[in-house]
Amino acid sequence: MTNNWNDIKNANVVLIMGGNPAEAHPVGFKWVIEAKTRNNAQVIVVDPRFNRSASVADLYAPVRAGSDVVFLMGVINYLLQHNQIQQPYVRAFTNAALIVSEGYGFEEGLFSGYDAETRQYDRASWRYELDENGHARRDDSFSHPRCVLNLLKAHASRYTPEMVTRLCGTPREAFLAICRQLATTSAPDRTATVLYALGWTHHTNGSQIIRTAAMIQLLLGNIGMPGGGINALRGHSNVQGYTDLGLLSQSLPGYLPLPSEKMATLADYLQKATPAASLPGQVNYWQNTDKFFVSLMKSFYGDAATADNQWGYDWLPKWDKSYDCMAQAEMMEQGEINGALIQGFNLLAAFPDKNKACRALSRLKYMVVIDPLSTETASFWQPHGEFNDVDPAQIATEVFRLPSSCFAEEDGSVANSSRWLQWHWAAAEPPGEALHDGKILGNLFLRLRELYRQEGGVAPEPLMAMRWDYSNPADPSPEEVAQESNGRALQDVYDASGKLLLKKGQQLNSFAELRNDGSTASGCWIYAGSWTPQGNQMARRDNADPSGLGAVSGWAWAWPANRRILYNRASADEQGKAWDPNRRLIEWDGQRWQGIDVPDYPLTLAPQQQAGPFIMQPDGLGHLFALDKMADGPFPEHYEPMESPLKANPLHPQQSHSPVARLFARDAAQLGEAAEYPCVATTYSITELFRHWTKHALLNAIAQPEQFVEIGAELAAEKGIKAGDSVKVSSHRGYIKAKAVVTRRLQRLHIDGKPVDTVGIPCHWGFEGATRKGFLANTLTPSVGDANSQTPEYKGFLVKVEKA
Ligand SMILES: Nc1nc2c(c(=O)[nH]1)N[C@H]1C(S)=C(S)[C@@H](COP(=O)(O)OP(=O)(O)OC[C@H]3O[C@@H](n4cnc5c(=O)[nH]c(N)nc54)[C@H](O)[C@@H]3O)O[C@H]1N2
Ligand SMILES: Nc1nc2c(c(=O)[nH]1)N[C@H]1C(S)=C(S)[C@@H](COP(=O)(O)OP(=O)(O)OC[C@H]3O[C@@H](n4cnc5c(=O)[nH]c(N)nc54)[C@H](O)[C@@H]3O)O[C@H]1N2
Ligand SMILES: [Mo]
Repeated sequence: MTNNWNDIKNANVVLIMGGNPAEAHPVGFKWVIEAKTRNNAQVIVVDPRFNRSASVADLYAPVRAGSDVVFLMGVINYLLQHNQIQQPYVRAFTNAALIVSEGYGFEEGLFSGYDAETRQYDRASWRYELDENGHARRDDSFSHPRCVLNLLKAHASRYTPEMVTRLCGTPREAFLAICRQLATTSAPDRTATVLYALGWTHHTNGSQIIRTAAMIQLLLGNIGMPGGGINALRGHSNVQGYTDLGLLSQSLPGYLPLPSEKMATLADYLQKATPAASLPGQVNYWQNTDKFFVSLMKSFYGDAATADNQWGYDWLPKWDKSYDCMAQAEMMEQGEINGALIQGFNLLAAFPDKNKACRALSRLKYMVVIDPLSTETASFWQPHGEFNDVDPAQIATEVFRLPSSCFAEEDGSVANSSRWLQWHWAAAEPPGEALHDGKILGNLFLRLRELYRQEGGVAPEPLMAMRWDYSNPADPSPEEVAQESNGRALQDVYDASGKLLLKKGQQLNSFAELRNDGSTASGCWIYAGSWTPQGNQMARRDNADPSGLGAVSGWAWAWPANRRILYNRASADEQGKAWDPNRRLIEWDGQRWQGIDVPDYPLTLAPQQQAGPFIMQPDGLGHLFALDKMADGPFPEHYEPMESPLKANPLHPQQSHSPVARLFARDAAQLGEAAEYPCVATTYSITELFRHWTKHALLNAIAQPEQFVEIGAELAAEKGIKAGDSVKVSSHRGYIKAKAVVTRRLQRLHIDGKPVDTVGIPCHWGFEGATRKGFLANTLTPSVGDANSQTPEYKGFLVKVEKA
């Protein structure tokens, strides 16, 4: 989230699209209701289903699963055609006026630089035209044909209201009504918030869907504003922490990139990872990358990391490719992975194409499952009739189960969607033989290191050099780990004037104190400030809100720097005055930036200096043109889901699907055709169950005892299916059987002249737990994914439905 849950109450318009917070975030959803009651906010839901959020919305419009870029680019086209953008904001704070290099182009569904052989873009032409100083050229009159705004106008012009209706199935009037509502927030004193989650991320163009929404917010001047922003409603209580701490295969903590194998030295890495300012006078905060990185290495390797050994650079793994979930399943299936350590993850239930996941696990030599519950993953080798049709005699994988505690049985911090780190306290001791995760990992680490000591082995250094100075090395405490994430001074640290800033051993106050000379350590630079010399900031529980704008700065702690709204410099105009006098977040008082939030800008940098508000970008600007940051294009483009009900994408029939989507050859062979599988299926969750684990709790199991699927009334009538009938839903990869819920909440849509039905498949049941045994919904889904995030296309694939 750029903003936070409480801030939703400040919105005038709430767009809920690709998420269903009334169902999946029922507690946070109260802020949507606050916006309605306090501000008379208009709540808009755009979803294939008339869902629980829609039931309290002012406007609802259906959309075909997988067509959201068309809808959102249609909104951009509307805003540009009607000149309903916040002009001064767009001119000063976005890259609308910058000139794009001549080499950039877009034709027949492909951007310049495409290589059909590698299925990748060479992104060299997706850049600005530079002047003699290496700075981007700009044209504030917007008359240059290749300024970003004009290129965007041309690109978006194909997304007419007619195209939206044709591809999304959204009625024209509903679409235009939504455009008009959003357009009202181009006024400086009105804002819209965007709430999204998996309905956007689970697509082969998911990252671009989210980008399109962010671009709308930039055009409307809604980023950085109270009641604005682009807000991901994160899933598991700590999935925000997961990305913050760099658990993705090409990341390090604090959104630093993991070096690739092409970066042989630390200097190579730092050169690639540290951007140069592309406009004069910019803050370009990533220029501090070396301080974050060296402090991270000191946190990993302690005294063993020195300037002479590049702070242990050689001990870090270097990536050759992404090891996302689809790549892992593929590699396991090919026999390229021997063992898997699976902690707090029900892979068999969660991965796309369950049968492939099962084949993949069957090729492992061993698997370690660390989980409080008995998961389908741990028992993937057991036959459960149709639900898990395997022959254990054919599976040699050795499975070790290590029972762990669950999050409610330990102290620690949880990072929520608002970027808040909230400390929590154990409610109970883990039962039986279950151990805290930290204790399991601590013991594993010590024993592995001992084995290396005794027997040697390949590349022992990363393990041997690891700093492990916890008071009980076999059981690092949550407090110690949290303090380590914040970081501390390893020597006395002085400021530029020679004044003592930190004494050796002292906790850091903020990431501004980090050094590149080995005198500081921090396990996650964005968490610096969470455990300061004043103590554990995450444990704070003061909910005072003096401004009434929800800036509860005494409640827990938000990264970065306890800032509640990111890019809040953009809430004030070029002179530093709030765009909206009723929503003053921070302002320039002639000397410094001040206000109710922690300024996202150097405190004494005067507005006259004209450094842009987006300080993490080398040009300081919000990017309508993404330069080379996205794998699939600097502007969003609609591509059909890999399984599409259409013969071809009418925008460019030669290039129907994303040319760079994550796709392995064997998975491509598993894709079905509309002739056999005419319905669009989408998967989602329900309030009564959480993913695949609360089905172990009896009360939840009673509330939703078995798999059901939602089917529109027209389709049901055609197939002779009545409510409560058993139905079989099949894709090219397999089938599930379920109870039918026949509903008018799922409408038949008319897409490119043909009727298309949507089948709704909640995914929570399986063959473990207290619910009735059932199929895993992912038996149906294709193993294909987004080119940027590699997130699977769980929402928008083809099935057929018949009476079982
Ligand atoms: N009770 C409960 N709460 C949960 C969870 C749970 O399992 N149970 N799961 C948690 C997790 S891990 C996550 S990530 C979040 C997920 O939170 P959400 O993303 O809100 O949950 P979903 O139900 O997956 O999907 C949201 C909506 O997207 C719609 N949708 C499907 N396809 C499309 C599409 O192509 N376009 C658009 N516009 N909409 C589409 C669905 O109909 C659904 O209404 O919820 C978290 N909260
Ligand atoms: N078709 C389809 N597939 C999907 C989705 C979808 O919408 N549609 N959603 C996707 C999304 S958003 C997500 S997040 C994934 C979810 O995939 P998973 O993360 O596999 O889902 P969960 O069932 O929540 O599994 C979490 C496991 O963690 C265990 N656990 C709980 N607390 C602790 C703890 O403290 N320590 C340890 N070690 N374990 C603990 C639980 O017992 C549970 O087994 O599924 C993805 N798959
Ligand atoms: Mo999730």
